[in-house]
Amino acid sequence: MADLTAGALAARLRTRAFGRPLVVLDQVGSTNDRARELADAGAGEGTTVIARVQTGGRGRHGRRWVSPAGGLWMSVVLRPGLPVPQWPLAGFAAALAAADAVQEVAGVSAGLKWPNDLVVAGRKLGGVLVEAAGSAAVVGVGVNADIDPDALPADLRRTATTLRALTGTGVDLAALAARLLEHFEEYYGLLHQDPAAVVAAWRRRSVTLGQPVRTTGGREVEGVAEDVDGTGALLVRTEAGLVRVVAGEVSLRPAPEAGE
Ligand code: BT5
Repeated sequence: MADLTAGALAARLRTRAFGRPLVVLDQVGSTNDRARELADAGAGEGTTVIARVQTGGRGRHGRRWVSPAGGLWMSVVLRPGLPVPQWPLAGFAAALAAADAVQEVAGVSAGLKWPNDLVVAGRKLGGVLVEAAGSAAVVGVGVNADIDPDALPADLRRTATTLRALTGTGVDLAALAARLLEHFEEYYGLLHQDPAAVVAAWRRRSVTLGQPVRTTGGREVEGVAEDVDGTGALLVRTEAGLVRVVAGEVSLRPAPEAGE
């Protein structure tokens, strides 16, 4: 089992640009903030920041992301050659890469909840945070990997899960990080050639499509998640017709089943 050191990761990494250079920190507020500082200073595409612990990990809408030791907390600087409305698809690419890496390294099959959550049996295993940083984008990925579920705060123990809880064994964090970066680079390359192929791959992993959903945190929309469009927006079939929902605006909750 390799510890998460820059050396262990570099020895496993087969990428062109992602993870190059690689900054591995013991502790940081948020890897997204550190990656943003590097992007502002001109860091190239693929520059990656990993921390063993985050003291101020962030989710979307300023929510907290709990980030104890044993998780994979990573951010990648991107300079997308895509129209800005398509940048959310970089989050799809990251979530797909995380799902592939988790499958290969831990044998765990995770579904994707729109927009970018990794879920197993309804519990959250990981998440993705896409932020614009001027002309760059920073994509943060968090995976609850080698974490004892008791290390999570009580309020998350019902809603979250970890690879250690699911497999009963440890997780090779360096291998997980390397596989994730490799797949992320592949999906990100595909995104520039054929964005519809990335959306199609996301659909195949989706646990959201076909489900009753309700949005919170912005515009309230309730209906059935019918599809995602070419920018990653969710299309919800409501009583008033098809409504397009953008990830930056809302969160998704399961809608009460009819009759409840
Ligand atoms: C996300 O936000 O799912 C995006 C998480 C991104 C984290 C990565 S780690 C590396 C990089 N650096 C950062 O600072 N962030 C990124 P969202 O969909 O808003 O989900 C946040 C919600 O998930 C919280 O309100 C909690 O309910 C729950 N949560 C917090 N920590 C969790 C954890 N470790 N595991 C599962 N659920 C968690």
